Amino acid sequence: MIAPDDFIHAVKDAGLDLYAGVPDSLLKELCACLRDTVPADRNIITANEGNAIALAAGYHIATGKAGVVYMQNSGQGNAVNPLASLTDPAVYAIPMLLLIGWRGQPGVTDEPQHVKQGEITLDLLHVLGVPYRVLSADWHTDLAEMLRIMRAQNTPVALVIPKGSFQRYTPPINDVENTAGKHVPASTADRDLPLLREQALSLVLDAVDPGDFLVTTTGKTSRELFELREARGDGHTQDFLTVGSMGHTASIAFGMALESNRRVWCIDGDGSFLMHLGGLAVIAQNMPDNFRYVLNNNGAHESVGGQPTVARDIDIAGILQAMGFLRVFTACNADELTCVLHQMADLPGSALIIETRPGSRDDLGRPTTTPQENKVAMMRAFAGDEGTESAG
Ligand SMILES: Cc1ncc(C[n+]2csc(CCOP(=O)(O)OP(=O)(O)O)c2C)c(N)n1
Repeated sequence: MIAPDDFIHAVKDAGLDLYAGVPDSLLKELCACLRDTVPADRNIITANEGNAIALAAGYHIATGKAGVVYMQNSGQGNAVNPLASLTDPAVYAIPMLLLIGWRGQPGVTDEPQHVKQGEITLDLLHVLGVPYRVLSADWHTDLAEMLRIMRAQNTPVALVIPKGSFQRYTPPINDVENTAGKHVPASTADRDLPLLREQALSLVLDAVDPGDFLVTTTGKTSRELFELREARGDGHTQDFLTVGSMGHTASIAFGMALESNRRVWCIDGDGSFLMHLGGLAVIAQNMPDNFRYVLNNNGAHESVGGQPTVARDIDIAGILQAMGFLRVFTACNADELTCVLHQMADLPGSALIIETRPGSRDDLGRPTTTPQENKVAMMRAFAGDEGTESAG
């Protein structure tokens, strides 16, 4: 296993010192080390992976240097367009080093949403013409070889990183607060927030009508919803768990709401909200009366290691209002949340931001039903929905 700081030093010694990307659970030790060892303006956590490629392109144009872009392989999809039409040697020929966490690697058991992407990870790089190596025990050689090709061919190159490649990173003692940057997860302000995401979700379940549909975002939100439903003996027919396709939860809920008489509550996360923000503007301008938007803002990519987002630093309520949401509420504690949810039930065009503290249970499980079982059960619930009165 590789010590994250050794890797970062080796990359720095090779002349690369600007990082951009979206965090990944397989890269969380590297991300934690970057947080502590690289100044905040040298490690930009972008809204999506395509943005990171473009940022590294701009950096190269300004400096002549190559940037480092990190992502989970799920993010390859977001990166395809700028890799094919911006950085490719047939277009602007922009060198950069991609670090790609390999979820769903063939032969390694993983969740259903990672299986297909894991199978096609290397093929996708091949089709894109991005030279790559799978990071091995001889990682110094892998790195050196990729950087040689990057420089010789003026092209993006990739290191594909299998599960368990990096050792656990231990932050320096007494380094309670990261002084390198301003986006610090679990800051003093965060610690004062009474609710965790799972508690907020439980209160949402208390407040919504049993016939309402819920569409939950990628990561632990969907896992927690599944477990809460199990504990309550509710069944799962009202819930769509967006296990993959981060950032698209609101659009899935929108598509359902267009065709349903029941309320459809989108339960989003701040990282997901930021990833494809434009989608919400279109939703807000075409919003059916039964669509409700709930954003769990913990200021972090909590599901993959708690790396910060910019969501604590921006006026999300103002953004939602400017997009066209008619009423935007904020709730920070259980009483506020319950009160607002009851109001929202009868308020078309309403949205809610729940300010929560980052964190989750260590023993959190995963859905025991398959995505297709989830889909079929929900489609049956939709079919049974025909002819009911509008709730919106
Ligand atoms: C396109 C894509 N990029 C990255 C990931 C890895 N990933 C899964 S969940 C997650 C964090 C989501 O953050 P947020 O929406 O704020 O929810 P939280 O985990 O904080 O509840 C990330 C980065 C992914 N699944 N898909």
